[in-house]
Amino acid sequence: MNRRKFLQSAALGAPCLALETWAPPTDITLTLDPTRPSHLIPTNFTGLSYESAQLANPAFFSARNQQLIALFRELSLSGVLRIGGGSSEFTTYSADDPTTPPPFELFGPDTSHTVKQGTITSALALHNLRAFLDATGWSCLYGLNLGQGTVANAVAEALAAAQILGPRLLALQIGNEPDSFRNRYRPASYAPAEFMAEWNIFHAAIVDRLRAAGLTARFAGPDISNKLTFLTAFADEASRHPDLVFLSGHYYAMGPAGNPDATLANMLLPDPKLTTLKQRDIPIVLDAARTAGLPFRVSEINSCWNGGQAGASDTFASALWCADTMLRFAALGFSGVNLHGGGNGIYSPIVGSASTGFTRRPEFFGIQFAQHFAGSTLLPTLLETSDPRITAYVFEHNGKQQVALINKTPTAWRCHLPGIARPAFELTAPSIDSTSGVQLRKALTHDQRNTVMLAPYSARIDNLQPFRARPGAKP
Ligand code: BDP
Repeated sequence: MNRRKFLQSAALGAPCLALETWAPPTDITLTLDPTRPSHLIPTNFTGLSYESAQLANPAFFSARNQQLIALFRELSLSGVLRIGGGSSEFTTYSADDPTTPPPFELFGPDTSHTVKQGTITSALALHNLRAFLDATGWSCLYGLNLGQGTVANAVAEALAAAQILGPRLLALQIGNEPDSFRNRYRPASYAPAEFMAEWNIFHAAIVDRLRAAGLTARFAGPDISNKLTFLTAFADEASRHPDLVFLSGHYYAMGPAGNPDATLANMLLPDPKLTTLKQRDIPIVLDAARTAGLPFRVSEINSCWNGGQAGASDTFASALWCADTMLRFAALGFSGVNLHGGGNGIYSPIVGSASTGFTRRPEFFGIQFAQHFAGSTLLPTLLETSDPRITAYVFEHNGKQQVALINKTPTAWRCHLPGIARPAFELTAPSIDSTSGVQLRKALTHDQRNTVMLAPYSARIDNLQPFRARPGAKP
């Protein structure tokens, strides 16, 4: 039995084994590792991602949607709203105000191009989006239709986005997952060189039109699904485009939904794509960022593509997965993540609508856990444990340290820390498969020790007072 399979069967035959498998806690030790680089986590690290088709209802992202504004602000006061996804290849821009009611109140996530008939993004939707962004303090990563749109329409939309969103426009992206255009919007032979040629035509036309209007815009890309040759080709050309501000790509831990491997237990295991050097995904991404001299942002991410796996993507497990994955990507030096969702999606961090009310899903609290460290410096650590489902991260902010411990196992661990810990927050739920009742709450205990207990299926944040050498002690 391989390690992944072993851990999987050890972790969960049924999801609620916490009590049945109770055993005395095992010791683990965390130390700081000054040999590896530290990373400053940008203040706009946290983001959400919504489908472009959602803009067909101009009332959704608007100043009137107070409940959604409040939920965005609970997540971050300076986050990034990415607009794009599969539906962005089915949208057309129109400067005219809509003359008919919106086709739907709510849209997303897009699982199988459910908007084949296409939707209209109006100037009104962009004006309302600007008011929404102003009210939340967020900026926007805005996707244009490359797959099925025209250069002229993309130019019109980019100009409107630049004019209307103004300083709230973080960057424009041209195309969603161009590496998946094959056999869809392009022939099976569609290769990175062809994509780059098209991207350059769209980009040049947009830049010219904006310049004529006395405007500039920043760009990001290539917003790929998973074919890294497209990322490398894009990075190789980056030096030609000083208006590029970051590279982007998507990440789904599992999928598609319905696949027998898309399970809660697998979601809690480290993803071989991220950890197996043989697959080289991460080194290729880091090489591309180095070549381009730009940061890399995970512009669309979630636990399981095709809308999310019920019983996994909508449970407390997704909160632990999300908190850990966000911090793992921060530790790699990535500049941000955008959790995809919207609508009533299974993996969506926020579901609902203005008419029915909005709900925070478990993943929402995982985002909050990781967001706690935006603006902090992540210090490299070493954690001595034989179980890769336990992770630890140490942060420094204004001279103060905090430690985040995440336990995706059904057992308790006794963790020895490189300092005295004062409990701050805990991420808990009734059980690992709970779809409600998840809390990120102030810690209930206040003891100060250098050893903390990490409860089964939980995460915690402690203030850390680093040990100082005693005066006169031998170096
Ligand atoms: C991605 C698309 C997004 C979908 C997601 C999914 O960009 O629009 O919602 O897959 O399948 O590839 O869940």
